Amino acid sequence: MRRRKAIALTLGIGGALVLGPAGFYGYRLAAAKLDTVGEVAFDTPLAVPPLAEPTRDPSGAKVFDLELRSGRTQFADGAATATWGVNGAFLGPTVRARRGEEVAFTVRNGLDEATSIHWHGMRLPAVMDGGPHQEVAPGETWTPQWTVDQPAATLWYHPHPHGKTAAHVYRGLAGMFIVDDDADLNLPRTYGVDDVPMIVQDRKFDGDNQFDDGAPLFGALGVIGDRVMVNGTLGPYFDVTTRLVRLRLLNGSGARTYHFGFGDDRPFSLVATDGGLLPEPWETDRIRLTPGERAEIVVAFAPGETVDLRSYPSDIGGPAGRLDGFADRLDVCRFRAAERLGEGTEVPAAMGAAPALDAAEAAAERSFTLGGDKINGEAMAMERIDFGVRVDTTEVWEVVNDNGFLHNFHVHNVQFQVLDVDGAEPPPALRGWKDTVPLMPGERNRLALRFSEHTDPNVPYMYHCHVLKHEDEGMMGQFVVLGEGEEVGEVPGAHAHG
Ligand SMILES: [Cu+2]
Repeated sequence: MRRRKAIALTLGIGGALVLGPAGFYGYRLAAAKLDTVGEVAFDTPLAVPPLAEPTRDPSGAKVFDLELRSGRTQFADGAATATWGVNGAFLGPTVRARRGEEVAFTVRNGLDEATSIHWHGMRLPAVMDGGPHQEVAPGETWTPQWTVDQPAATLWYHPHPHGKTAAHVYRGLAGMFIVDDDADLNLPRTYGVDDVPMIVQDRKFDGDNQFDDGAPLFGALGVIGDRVMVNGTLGPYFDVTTRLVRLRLLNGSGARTYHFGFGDDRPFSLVATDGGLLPEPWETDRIRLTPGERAEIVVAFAPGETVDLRSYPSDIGGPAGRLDGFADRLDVCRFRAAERLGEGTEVPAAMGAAPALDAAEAAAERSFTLGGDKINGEAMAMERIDFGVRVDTTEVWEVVNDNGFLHNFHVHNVQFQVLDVDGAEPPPALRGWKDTVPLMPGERNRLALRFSEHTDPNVPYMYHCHVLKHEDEGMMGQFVVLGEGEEVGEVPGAHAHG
């Protein structure tokens, strides 16, 4: 692989000498547009991650055992790929818990390097968050525990070690975390049948079938793969047995944005965003997800038909955006409907609660400018707490993309409300509860956030760009949630490292 890179580098330098730097850039630009529609065989059944099977401890908590492992995965003919996974060789089981339940985990690190497991989208104490302050050393076990207390939603878990998140997710550490609640809705809800998790990720393979983690020359976001997998399946098909199917779409890529739609442009209903169900369904034929975002859609199928889910080009980043995959058109998954389809579920007219935080009552306003691998000119530092928010107060955060590349903005321990996008009312897809908001080049968005529990003046939560290369390079900061009368403290062990 090193030799291939050396050859590519030599050719690259040779090309640059012949064409000149501008000509070579132009050549890269022209070569960067990918179209796989019609090229994907769709000959492998979609893998559905198994549901993690919890035990009950004496207190009644659901206990999930998660072991991080290295292994080998057969993605295609030829050599198996060296991968990482949770309780298996690649990706992990789906964790499922109900609002009000106590959950406990044994996270055993069976890898040969430290990592962490972060519960993306979850409201929970900072010491349980699984960020860079909760790294688990090789051979060690971490045992977080908390009470799930938030509406039904599609969340996920993934590593969050300082500076290495992109690599660890790319190798295969990720899984879905579904929160249920007591709302008695007749949405499709049979796991793996009409309620289907879809962890969408892209990969590049080298000549030996191994994951290639080389970023494109001149690309700004990190590795953009030319192969799309869903739940670790390349070229997947799914056999549809019901008229309505709910797809829980998760952009589990570190860099690539997906702009989902069907091959025949059929409409579907967006029913949930990151933090849970929308007040009412929104009918559309496209949904765009930047890295880390989720969407639940319900789509209707006719008996006997076949239709493909695709990712369509996004209008982002101007002509240079195609280096980061925004011009690509990709086959994602084929749906094959049976001759007879089950009925019985529906898309309810009324579903979740609309975000309704009162920005006029904001106790604090803050501004975050993302650019140059920094936020407000500062790179992430483990021992620096950037600010404290007061528990049970509403804050308004303005997030600004100060350069020409895609970013997004993820905040731990909260679902927030998007108040406006560049001064305008947010589009329907951003009107529900969100924990990750896209931040297009030059865009300025305002968010309303409220942290209502889990105070700790010393252990910080993260806010960061979820383009994982950017996060790793320092586009991240830390905040604490303060109880009444508390002041910002000190990160435990900060002096020992400082
Ligand atoms: Cu970014």
